[in-house]
Amino acid sequence: NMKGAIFDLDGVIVDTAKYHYLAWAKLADELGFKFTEEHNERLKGVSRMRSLDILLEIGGLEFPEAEKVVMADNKNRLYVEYISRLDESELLPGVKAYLTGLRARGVGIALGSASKNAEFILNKLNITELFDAVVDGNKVALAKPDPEVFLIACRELQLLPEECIVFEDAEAGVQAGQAAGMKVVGIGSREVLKEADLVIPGLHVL
Ligand code: B16
Ligand code: MG
Repeated sequence: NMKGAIFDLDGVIVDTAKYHYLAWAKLADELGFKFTEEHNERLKGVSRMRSLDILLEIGGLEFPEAEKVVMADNKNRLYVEYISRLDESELLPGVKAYLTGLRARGVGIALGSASKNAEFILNKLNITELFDAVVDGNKVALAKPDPEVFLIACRELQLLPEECIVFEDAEAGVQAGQAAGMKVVGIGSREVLKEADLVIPGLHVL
């Protein structure tokens, strides 16, 4: 008897990872190394600055903080250009139907994402109204696997952790949900989401 459902954004609601990838790959290209889609897997669910650190580590490069901030800003500007063309057609299968069904049953719905572009993306996808609370990278200090993002979301829904279920596609997100005291549905494959309470390929199967 779930009273609240908390959804990650990238990989659960929409595949923004492909746009993050294009923008990061361009930065790597400018820096003189190849950043592959396989490398990109390591950035899923990870904050922007931490993603940059991983990318630079892959390239074997180091830069002072001030230069890293400029690089991250440039990457984000390009990323925002890509996602400004998002629309409802890019919602992952079953998202709209599942969220609408939950709302009809009176289940509270929250977003729990690391992205600072989350509100912009929800607006583009035309699903902002389906959420009772939106907790994103602008509202949290501690990145997943820290449970902060999901604890704030559950507080905003005025529920207890054990009344909420988290939907996550990244391992760090699964850990964050469980650390918050919530059951976690993994979206993806069991090989990656080893610790999830249940693993499904997408919300369309629910
Ligand atoms: P931004 P999620 C995460 O979204 C992405 O998976 C991750 O690749 C990205 O670096 C992070 O958001 C920050 O995004 O640069 O837009 O602030 O899966 O937590 O919804
Ligand atoms: Mg994700």
